[in-house]
This record gives sequence, C-alpha cells and structure tokens, in this order.
Amino acid sequence: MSGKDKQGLFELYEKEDVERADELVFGRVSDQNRRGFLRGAGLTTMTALVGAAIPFAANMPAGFIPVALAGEDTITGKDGLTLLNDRPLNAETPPHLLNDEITPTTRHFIRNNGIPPESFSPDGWMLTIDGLVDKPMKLSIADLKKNFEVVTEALTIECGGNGRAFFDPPAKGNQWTLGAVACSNWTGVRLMDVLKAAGIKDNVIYTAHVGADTHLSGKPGKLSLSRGVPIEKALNPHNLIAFEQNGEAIHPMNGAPLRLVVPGWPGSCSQKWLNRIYLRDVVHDGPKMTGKAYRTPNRPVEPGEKVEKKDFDIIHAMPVKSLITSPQTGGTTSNGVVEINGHAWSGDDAIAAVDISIDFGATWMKANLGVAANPYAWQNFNARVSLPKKGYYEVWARATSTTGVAQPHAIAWNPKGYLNNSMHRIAVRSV
Ligand SMILES: Nc1nc2c(c(=O)[nH]1)N[C@H]1C(S)=C(S)[C@@H](COP(=O)(O)O)O[C@H]1N2
Ligand SMILES: [Mo]
Repeated sequence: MSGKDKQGLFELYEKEDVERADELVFGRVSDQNRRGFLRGAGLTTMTALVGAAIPFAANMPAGFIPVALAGEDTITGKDGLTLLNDRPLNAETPPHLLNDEITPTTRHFIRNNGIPPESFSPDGWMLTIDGLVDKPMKLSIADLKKNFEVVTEALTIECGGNGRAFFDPPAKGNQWTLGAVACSNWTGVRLMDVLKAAGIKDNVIYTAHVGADTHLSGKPGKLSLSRGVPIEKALNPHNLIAFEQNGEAIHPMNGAPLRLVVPGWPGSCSQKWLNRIYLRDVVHDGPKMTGKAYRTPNRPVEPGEKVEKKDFDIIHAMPVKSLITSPQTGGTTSNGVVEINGHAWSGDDAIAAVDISIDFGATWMKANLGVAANPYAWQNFNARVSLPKKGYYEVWARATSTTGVAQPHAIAWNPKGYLNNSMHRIAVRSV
C-alpha cells in the first residue's frame, strides 16, 4: 500500500491532491467521466460519512467534498463516535459512551480495512461453505434461519489494535485509544453447526473467511482482509454467523447483512459482509494473515526493537482487560463519593475479580463483579469509593481472569501495537 492510500480524505483534499482524492472516493476518473459522479462504493462511504442520503449526488463535481464533512464525525446510525480515518472508515467509541451492559448499535465501533460492499441487502445474499468439506453448500440467509438453530448471545468484540495510541515508540496504523471494543447482542446460527453440516474433512486445520468488501486499491477481486482460525476455535459453540445486531438488521458498517462473530479473539477474526468460509489443511494465508499482521513477537522484546518476521506468532485469544465507563474521565465530585462502573473481559476466559485503586496502585479494593450474560460477554463491575480529601485523584481498574492473569501496569511493547491491556486510569477531582 502506498503512503497515499493510507491518508484520509481530509488530508488529501487539503494537500490539493484532488484528483487522487476523487479517485479514491468516486472511483477511477476517466476523461469521459471527468466529473467523478458520486456513486457505487464511493457513494456508500460518503452517505455514511455525511449521515444522510445525497439525492443530488450525481451532480457533485470532482474535487467537491461535502461542506458537512469539515470537522464533522457524523456517521449514519452512529452516535458520538470519534472518527480516526475516513478511508477506510474507522471510528471508536469514547469510554463513557460504552457504559451500557449491552452496547447499542449506535455506539459499536467501526473498523474497516477496505471499502464496504455497495449492497447490504439480505435478499439474495449467499454464503458459500467449501474447501475441505464433504458437501460444499451455498446458503441464503433464509436457509441459515430454516436449517439451523437461531441463537442470541452478547459477545465481546475487541480490535487487536485497541490501545495502540499509547505505544511508545509509536506503532503505525489506526491510533485507537480505548474504544475499539463493544459487546452487542448478536443473533445468528452457530458456525459450528454450519461447518458440521458441510462435513469437516479429517485433514482440516484452519478456516478461511471471505467478505464482500474490496481492497482500497479498487482492484477487482482483491480482498482487504481474509483471516481464519484454527478449527478447534472455529468449533467453539459461541461463534456465530450473525444476521442481527441488537435485534435489528446489522449496521452496514458492522457487516450487514451477514457477519462472523468470533468472540475472545482479535476482532479481525470476525469477518464482516461474510460471503464465504472455506476449510483448509494449512494455516490460512489470506490478506492480513501473513507477515506481521495480527502477530506479536514470540519472545520478550525491548520497546523499539526490530523483530524479524520469523519471531512473530499469530495472535490467538485477546488478553484480560477492563474499562471504566463511568464516571467520564476528568469529572468532579462535590461530596467525595464516586460511583464507578465498567466492564471486564478476557479472551476465552471469564473474569474472576476487578480491583480498584484511588492511590496510584498502593492499595486496592474489590469491585462488585457481575456475571456474564453468557460466555464471551463482558462482565460489569461497579464500586463506590470515597475520596478522603479535596484534590486530584486517579481511579485505576485492574481485572484478573479465572486463570489468575491480571492486567499489567505498563504496555508490553510490540512492533505493531497490538494487545495493549494495561490498566485503565481515569482522572477525578474532589472539589
Ligand atoms: N470483511 C471484513 N471484515 C472485517 C474487517 C474488514 O476490514 N473487512 N475488519 C475486521 C477488524 S480488524 C475488526 S476489529 C472487526 C471490527 O468489527 P466492527 O467494525 O463491526 O466493530 O471487524 C473485522 N472484520
Ligand atoms: Mo481489528
């Protein structure tokens, strides 16, 4: 990918590389099509960005960027998200907007690697199951609903790069702070049931997932991301092929009309706009499966150290982590009392405890810990703390998993900035 491809629209237009920007938004601008009509994938992206349909989009001349976009972060059907990049669209949720036990669709983060498909229509959407199976299948969403048990579960999805913004030296990529995580209700069928119906051949070791989004380059057939998981993980009963998010159609930017949800592992395993799963007898090698993508060093490294490809391993389960969602950092209390609320989660494990400190980690108190709605749902915690006198405090939260692993104070640095599970700190002033 060239440096230009990585730049956002605002930047490109600002640097007056208008043609390039147009090409990215409107598609290739040929001589006949000099005006770069806004349509197709460009229109989908632009519509999502401005937060409404654009009735006169076809009149929009090349080089124009909607006025509404200047300084705006509105995305249709999303509320209060922070835009990190517009091409591809990436937006995270501020922690205090993640306070709900079940994340509303309006607050579910967006992590796109490419350009979403133009049509999110469930009618006629087909999912192919093939590769090393006894009986390759092509299933409509109606077929999925008819032939398999439909279940609803609250499932945590966290991007592998959540927390990247805090790495020093910095890591390239979207500078996620804390909000590339969500726990929505997902309705669908179990991946396990569908794979078993197709008949998993004995030599299968890995899945491969394919979605209908296209690469930023616009090259036909070039995928932006195609990841997979070991077949043992794929057979976990909590992985869903989902067609509903919080009881409604999936949000277009969260993978409508059909997506995988593989909770507990990097969000990238949860293919959006899912149209094919194939089974393989080798570790899948699709885009973002190879090289250093979604991999961390398999030995301790120093911050900034250059690590060779062979010393990286594919990330499996996400680490133990917690997030304080109330109060909002920077808040004040006039009676010294602070009601703390948040969530904790840990890859394939559950949470055993969450501890809270108001004295920079010198002493800790146990938070009340809720039970998960189901395995792979985050667990809520709450605590009431009294600040002894007026002044500046930090509230820290530290989760411990059922396997006895706790969150660290500092980031275990890695070159690509993955898996930052250091403790969440918020500032509170007693006034
Ligand atoms: N087809 C497709 N699926 C995808 C992606 C993508 O770019 N294309 N991004 C992945 C990544 S990296 C993450 S973290 C999750 C994010 O899901 P969300 O955008 O619904 O929050 O989707 C995953 N599934
Ligand atoms: Mo991700």
